[in-house]
Amino acid sequence: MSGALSTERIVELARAAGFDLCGVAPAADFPELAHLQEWLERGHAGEMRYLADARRASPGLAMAGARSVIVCALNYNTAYPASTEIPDGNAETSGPRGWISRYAWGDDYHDVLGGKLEALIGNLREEFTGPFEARAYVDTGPIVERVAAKYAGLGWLAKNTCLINEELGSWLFLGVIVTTLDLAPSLGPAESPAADLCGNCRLCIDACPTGAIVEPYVLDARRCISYLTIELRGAIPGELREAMGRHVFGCDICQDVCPWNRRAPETTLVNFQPRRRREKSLFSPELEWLISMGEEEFREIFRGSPVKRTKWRGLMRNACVVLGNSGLRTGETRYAEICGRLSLLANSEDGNLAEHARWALERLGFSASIPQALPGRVVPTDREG
Ligand code: B12
Ligand code: SF4
Ligand code: SF4
Repeated sequence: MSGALSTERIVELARAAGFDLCGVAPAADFPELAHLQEWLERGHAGEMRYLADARRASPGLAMAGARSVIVCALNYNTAYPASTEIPDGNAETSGPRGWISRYAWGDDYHDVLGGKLEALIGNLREEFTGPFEARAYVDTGPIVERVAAKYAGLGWLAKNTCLINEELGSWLFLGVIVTTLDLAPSLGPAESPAADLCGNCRLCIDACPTGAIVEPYVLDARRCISYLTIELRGAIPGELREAMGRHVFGCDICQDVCPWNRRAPETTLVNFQPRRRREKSLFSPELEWLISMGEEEFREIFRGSPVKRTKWRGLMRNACVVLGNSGLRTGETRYAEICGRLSLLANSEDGNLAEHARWALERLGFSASIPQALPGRVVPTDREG
């Protein structure tokens, strides 16, 4: 053990760096990781090939000489309603709205947590002067962070596959420091990780619109809206488009319905508050605004935001699907403008995007011949009024 640096002191330093929770796990073979291979073989990872990296089978493989994993968690639950609580749109004024997942309203958590973890490593180096290696990861390393978090005593792995903490719920980002320091684990030899408090509940499984939680504790990512809207690069499978509902980026449903999030504390961190631009907001954003965004505007709004991962074409593709699901009908507010915008995308040189736009136009009952695209111009249609 590293005598000069106690686990209690590390937790104190993590709190000083701004984290809500911190614990230490040994860099050991956690039993849950035995399921990983089967999960991959079932094809549940879809196109996320990096998940097959053999080093993910044990945190000890993430770094030569790794002995401990310091796991930190940061609450991102801002004081805004759940996706399951607010109506689908405000057709009276601004037309249909979409949903961006809570985790993506503000700054990119990789940067926010990454900065705090580096600060923590800096403090560890000040207090422990002996030689040691330490690497910070926020999704970026070959570590299954939730499993490490469980064995660091931060919570249980729930049926929706999220890590839930009894006091804080599941609106938590995780970050880890893998280190050669041989630290005392937060859970003593006689202690078990937090008990699984899901009990007989299956609200998340029943609420998932795409049936992605294929059995309790097992997620088929290929069906998860989060995967479809963020990770998948090509076409969104036709049979899942309708079930995507109004999700333009990520999905919160299996956490919004979870009883353990009912009393989840709210963060006041400015980093995670919904970004605004003029009178527009990323909280329940207007779809017409999103669909009208040029690539330059996209870059400006989503600089340093998790949304940039899906790129402009991904967001447009998703917005097309959601507009196709919006139920907007000829004569309703914004129908003509929105169909005009979709018509421009239907003429895009990007065949995939064009196909999604045509799908949406068809669902909206817009049968006029699709005019030639003119950048920046809203194409008039004959269907308004
Ligand atoms: C890939 C990935 C995704 C994928 C796949 C999700 C998944 N469940 O694996 C997609 C894109 C779908 C996704 C979605 C989301 N993600 Co994500 N994601 C990751 C990432 C990068 C890797 C996760 C991983 O390794 N998955 C592999 C599979 C095998 O892991 P698993 O599902 O936990 O599988 C275990 C169980 O299935 C179990 N198992 C298998 N069979 C069986 C059978 C039985 C009987 C039992 C008991 C168990 C069991 O064993 C498996 C291995 O341990 C992590 C960061 C990291 N490096 O860990 C973030 C991470 C998990 N994601 C995170 C978040 C916030 C999200 C979203 C909420 C984002 C959003 N709002 O859209 C959603 C939540 C969806 C959900 N219900 O999980 C957070 C989770 C925080 C938390 N409190 O849990 C993480 C930790 C990122 C971070 N650094 O904060 N994500
Ligand atoms: S994030 Fe949405 S689609 Fe994915 S498992 Fe949860 S409820 Fe289902
Ligand atoms: S909704 Fe119920 S089953 Fe799902 S994670 Fe929450 S407590 Fe567990």
